[in-house]
Amino acid sequence: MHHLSVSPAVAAAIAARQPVVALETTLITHGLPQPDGLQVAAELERIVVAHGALPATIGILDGVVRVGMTSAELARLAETPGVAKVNPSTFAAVVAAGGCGSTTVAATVLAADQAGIRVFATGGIGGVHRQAEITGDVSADLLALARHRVAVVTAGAKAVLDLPRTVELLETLGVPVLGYGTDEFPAFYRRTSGLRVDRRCDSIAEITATIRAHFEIGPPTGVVVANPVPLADEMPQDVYEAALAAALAAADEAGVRGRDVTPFLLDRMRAATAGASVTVNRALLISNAVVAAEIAVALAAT
Ligand code: PSU
Ligand code: MN
Repeated sequence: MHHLSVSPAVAAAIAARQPVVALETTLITHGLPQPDGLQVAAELERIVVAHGALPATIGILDGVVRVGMTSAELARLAETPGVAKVNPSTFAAVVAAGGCGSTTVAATVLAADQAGIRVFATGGIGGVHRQAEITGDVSADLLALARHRVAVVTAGAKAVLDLPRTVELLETLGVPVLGYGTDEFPAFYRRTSGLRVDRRCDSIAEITATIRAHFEIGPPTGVVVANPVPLADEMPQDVYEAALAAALAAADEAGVRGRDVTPFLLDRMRAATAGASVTVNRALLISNAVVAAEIAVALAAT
């Protein structure tokens, strides 16, 4: 297993059943501009520590999947120009070539599961893209959720997606969707989408009990913990609608396809909101890291 390297601190915490939270690196390198990405990465780690858990940021350096990266390693990844965005289908290629890459939700969940980490925080999971009936573009994040027993804390799914079909597919795959303090599946930049969750949970204890029940008697899948962006940080509806329309039109015009779609749309949202979307993204990431740490602590306590 020399392709997977768990840092000594993370390995010790897992062995001692102490709370650990996995964090991904694609949002750092592809989802946010630099230096915001690197700053947010460090901030997320601090937040997890402040809430009693150990962060395990996951990425690939020199052909080794690192579970628990140092700040120097994170900086190296963020400063590698054109670093690969790695999903489960390209994992082996990057590792075998001795390359570097940042891991998507799908690839991070895969590595977390292999390392024995059960809680993971991201910003927003990928899902079924708009016009997927034409492009066939469905994020590998959904399949990874269907394959790995990891609880994923997310501010819903990115609003650039087809949210009804994303929720529908999660149901098909047997992945429960819990709403933290909400009845509605959140839409990343916004708290609501009009779509229902499988269970509303108003406390960490309720979330943890549901995750535990699922891991015990449910299918061998992950769990989505949908945590809406804090009210004070939500993007105003008019700003959101105009920016989303501009971003989708730009993607259409540029003919962007495949794994470039999500980074392109996030970047167009940034341009269309004069940077406000990055502030919202950062706020929801921090909120998700807090909730993930609290869940990890509660899961470890019993
Ligand atoms: N959350 C964010 N920003 C991001 C992502 C999540 O706040 O950039 C990344 C995740 O790594 C996720 C990816 O896996 O976007 C989805 O890409 P795709 O749609 O190509 O599967
Ligand atoms: Mn895709």
